[in-house]
Amino acid sequence: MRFDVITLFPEMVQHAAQVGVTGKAIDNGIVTLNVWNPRDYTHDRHKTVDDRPFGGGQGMVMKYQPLHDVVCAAKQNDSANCKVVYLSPQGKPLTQSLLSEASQLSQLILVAGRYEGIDERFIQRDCDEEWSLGDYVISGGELAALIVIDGITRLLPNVLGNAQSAQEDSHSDGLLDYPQFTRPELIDDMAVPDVLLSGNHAAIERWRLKQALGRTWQKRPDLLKEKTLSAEQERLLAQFKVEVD
Ligand code: 9WO
Repeated sequence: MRFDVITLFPEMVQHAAQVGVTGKAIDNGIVTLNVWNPRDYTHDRHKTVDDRPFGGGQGMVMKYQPLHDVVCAAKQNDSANCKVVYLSPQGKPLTQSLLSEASQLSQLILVAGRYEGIDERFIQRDCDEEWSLGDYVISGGELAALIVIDGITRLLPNVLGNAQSAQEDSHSDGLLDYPQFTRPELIDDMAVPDVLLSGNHAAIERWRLKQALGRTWQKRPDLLKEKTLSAEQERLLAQFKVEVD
């Protein structure tokens, strides 16, 4: 899969993507990352990428022309299966299923804005979608683009060591993760639950599912409303509720 990021801070994206899972996927050639600076697509002496907003108000807005030209350049080696996405708080909320769909693309062009935003006509004409990480504002789209790249890359075949890990993660089944423990068995008065030391794999799996259901019920009841539970899951959740009482 190919990622292209359009940003006034290409080194920020390039550098951060070298770390960890995304870095390894780039080294292994599973993913290619190109960064593009709209400043390289300006034609004036000062390499102007922003201008004052029509209607007045604080700050600056990114100009249409450099963004349009840089997106055209990123698309040039064009793959049919490509999307252009602008990252902003006005976008569609990002979910695991949106990431999973996007992992089927051959190219994803991510546009990271800065300042107070970008000319609306670029969003209308050049972007296919607008995605949001959540209802908060950060100083630019770069960190959002990196999150999208990370979230998609770990879903690609041969990226995670254990082929199952990405599928077993929190949210892949619409539930929060069960609690994890490692050595030592006892920290002050805090013991690891007995069942995890029992070696009874069926019992461990039931306990983990019960914890995942229970924690989702406690912390994110909105997620449970999206799901239909099996009879077994209903039974485990009922058991969890009795145990917390
Ligand atoms: C800045 C600002 C300053 C004064 C008055 C209004 C203002 N709006 C903004 C603003 O929203 N700036 C954005 C910064 C412009 C586009 C890129 N930026 C951005 C993207 N901030 N937060 C995101 C983002 C992206 C994805 N998911 C969550 C947040």
